[in-house]
Amino acid sequence: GPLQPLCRGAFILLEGCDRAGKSTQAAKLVRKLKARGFLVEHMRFPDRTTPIGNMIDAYLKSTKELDDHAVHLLFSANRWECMAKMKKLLSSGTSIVVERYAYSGVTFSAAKGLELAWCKSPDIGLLAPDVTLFLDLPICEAGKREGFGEERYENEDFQRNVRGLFLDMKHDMTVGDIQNYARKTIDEIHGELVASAIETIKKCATLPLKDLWK
Ligand code: ADP
Ligand code: 2DT
Repeated sequence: GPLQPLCRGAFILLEGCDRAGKSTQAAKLVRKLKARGFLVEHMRFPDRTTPIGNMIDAYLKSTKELDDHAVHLLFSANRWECMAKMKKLLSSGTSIVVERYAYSGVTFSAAKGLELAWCKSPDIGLLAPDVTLFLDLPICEAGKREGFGEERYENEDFQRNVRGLFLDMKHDMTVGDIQNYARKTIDEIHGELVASAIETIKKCATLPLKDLWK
């Protein structure tokens, strides 16, 4: 008979401000999907393990100063250097659950005052997520969670700016109904994310990979 089309994996992105619950939910989601028999890998940006990622890490820890434009391009380059690996995983049928991506890239740099269109341009043509699950949490609620660390950007005024820019970009993300996700309990949110992830994996199994912002 005819050959079965090869099923690709899905690119599932978790975005949101600091302490919205991305790491918690990504870990639980990956565990659950694996238990249900799906092939899945967990990734996060910035990927601090590469030479570019080492520079970003030093910048975030404030042991290194960099021009705002230069570090923006490093964050983008850090995604580009992962494209081959991500495409290989997806086309071999493994889904990826990714924490932060180009939306964090654009919002954090635009919150410093860089022009939005300029911020988007180096990320044009990256692999596009199949779904972006935006964990939204008012900054005053985030402030009640475990304290900010020592890293750059970890202050409430800056985060408030970033959240506003995320909300402005929502129309551009492939999201479902994300209202108040991050105000629910960890298990309630987990249940919704699992349902969205499985629906996405099924929906895009035979669809081609897409390019971001093209
Ligand atoms: P992020 O990766 O987005 O910065 P984390 O997953 O590290 O966020 O969560 C930040 C803190 O908030 C952690 O202490 C975590 O246990 C807690 N947390 C995560 N989700 C919820 C939730 N839905 N309700 C209450 N606390 C939460
Ligand atoms: P965490 O590792 O705690 O998520 O912090 N950032 C991230 C940018 O400014 N640009 C980007 O492109 C990305 C992916 C968000 C990483 C910090 O780096 C910011 C918080």
